[in-house]
Amino acid sequence: MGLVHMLTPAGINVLSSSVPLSSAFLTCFHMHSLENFGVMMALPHLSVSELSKQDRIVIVMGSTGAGKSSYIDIATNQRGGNISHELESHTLDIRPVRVKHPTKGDYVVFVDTPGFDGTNRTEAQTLSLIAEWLVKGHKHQVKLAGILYLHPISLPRMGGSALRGLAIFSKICGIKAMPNVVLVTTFWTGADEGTGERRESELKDNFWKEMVCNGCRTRRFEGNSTSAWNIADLVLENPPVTLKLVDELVSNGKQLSDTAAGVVALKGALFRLFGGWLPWSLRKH
Ligand SMILES: Nc1nc2c(ncn2[C@@H]2O[C@H](COP(=O)(O)OP(=O)(O)OP(=O)(O)O)[C@@H](O)[C@H]2O)c(=O)[nH]1
Ligand SMILES: [Mg+2]
Repeated sequence: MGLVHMLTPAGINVLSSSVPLSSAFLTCFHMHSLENFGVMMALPHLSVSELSKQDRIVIVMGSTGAGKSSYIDIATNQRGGNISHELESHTLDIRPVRVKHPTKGDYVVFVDTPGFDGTNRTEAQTLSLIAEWLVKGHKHQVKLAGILYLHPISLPRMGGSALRGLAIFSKICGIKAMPNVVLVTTFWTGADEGTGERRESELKDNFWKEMVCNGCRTRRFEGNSTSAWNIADLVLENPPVTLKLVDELVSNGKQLSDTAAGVVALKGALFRLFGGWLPWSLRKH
């Protein structure tokens, strides 16, 4: 009756806490039948306490609708169960799912996150949610392999929310973690190649320049499993990393509002409140 772990042929680890063995077997049988028709059940979202020291964690961040859940669903063969086609933000909480690495066989946990520019949450609220999860994970000694930051190449402008999201993200990571970061462009399917390439160059030469100079990589997500794993492997090959935000909160005992990421999120909130009247001293840094 206790915790039941099952491994499907696709290497998906299914955890069920209260399923009697017989029904777990039936579920497994049912899953195999569905898999034969090319349908994979949605994976359970794990709590921090369900993560183990063997898991290597890949966090997926980016603005709302950037394709974070799509990337994870493709990497984990979930067939779109976590994706939304609505205009409203979809992923509202932190959602870790565990899979077996397709070639190396060890366990990888992809962590889906809400975008900072979500429909119904402020940047500060989203940052607080992510910070809480990161600190819990750090205390539970999980190994963070790295973070992927998704950016839709279809976006024609780097507007205020896109810029702030990127700034908060870079402050969460800090310079030391940059080798464990990949900036990933999405929405290449159906995109005009020339326009996409121009935007990609502009991102690298301007908005992403500092992060790239500090060692982060950039890749295109081509919308298939091989591409998803090639990107994840870039960070999985590196030693695990501790993020600047976690250092600030745990080692330096800072309040979230005093951390580098917290300052950017608060500045965004003040800017929206006071608009162009934000005092000059606050605009400068
Ligand atoms: N054309 C195209 N559509 C995509 C791509 N990635 C995602 N989409 C579509 O964009 C929409 C949003 O995708 P999601 O994966 O739910 O985006 P998300 O980043 O998880 O969004 P939130 O959960 O709201 O933060 C869905 O309709 C997807 O089918 C892509 O690479 N190309
Ligand atoms: Mg999502």
